[in-house]
Amino acid sequence: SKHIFLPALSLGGCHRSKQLLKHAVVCLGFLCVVLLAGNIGQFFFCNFNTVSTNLNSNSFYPFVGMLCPKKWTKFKTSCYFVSTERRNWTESRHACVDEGADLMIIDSHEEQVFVNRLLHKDQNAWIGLTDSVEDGVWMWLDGNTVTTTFWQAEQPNNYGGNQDCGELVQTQSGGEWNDDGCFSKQISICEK
Ligand SMILES: [Ca+2]
Ligand SMILES: [Ca+2]
Ligand SMILES: [Ca+2]
Repeated sequence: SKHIFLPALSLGGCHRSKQLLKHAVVCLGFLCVVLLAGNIGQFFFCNFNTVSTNLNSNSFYPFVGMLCPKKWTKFKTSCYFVSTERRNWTESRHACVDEGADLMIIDSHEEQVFVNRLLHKDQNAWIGLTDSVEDGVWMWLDGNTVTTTFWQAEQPNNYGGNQDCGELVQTQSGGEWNDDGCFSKQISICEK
């Protein structure tokens, strides 16, 4: 019986190792699928993050159906809020940041014309424009240099050597800019 038993045992061992190999192959295959899924997931996550970073810079509400919060007005991909409270430029900025926004950046004449309509006649409001880093070099809060400008005649004049913050002045023609003292308390326009 020993004679019959041994080959049977070795046959069983061979069968077991074949099964082990089969399991190993299945496991490897499964690992590959998991890794691939991980890679695909990472790809989408990274791309999504890039998109949301881009959105954060200036537009939180890019989709037509996306409504702005209460008291905010939508134009294209952004929401705007005109404060009623008067604050200096820095305080105004903080108030915007507290709402997940920042002082508005004017990217186009169209955008300015729209926001100009939110202001009362001759009203002036802080926007995200400053030359506090280097006098005379006007920058937007997102770090972009100012290319298209809508300065009032003879502005920016850095009056008294102390005007480093930009404001939008409501006009019938769609608004103009002036540089004013950053300490001046006035209303502001947030954008998100
Ligand atoms: Ca903008
Ligand atoms: Ca200045
Ligand atoms: Ca001025």
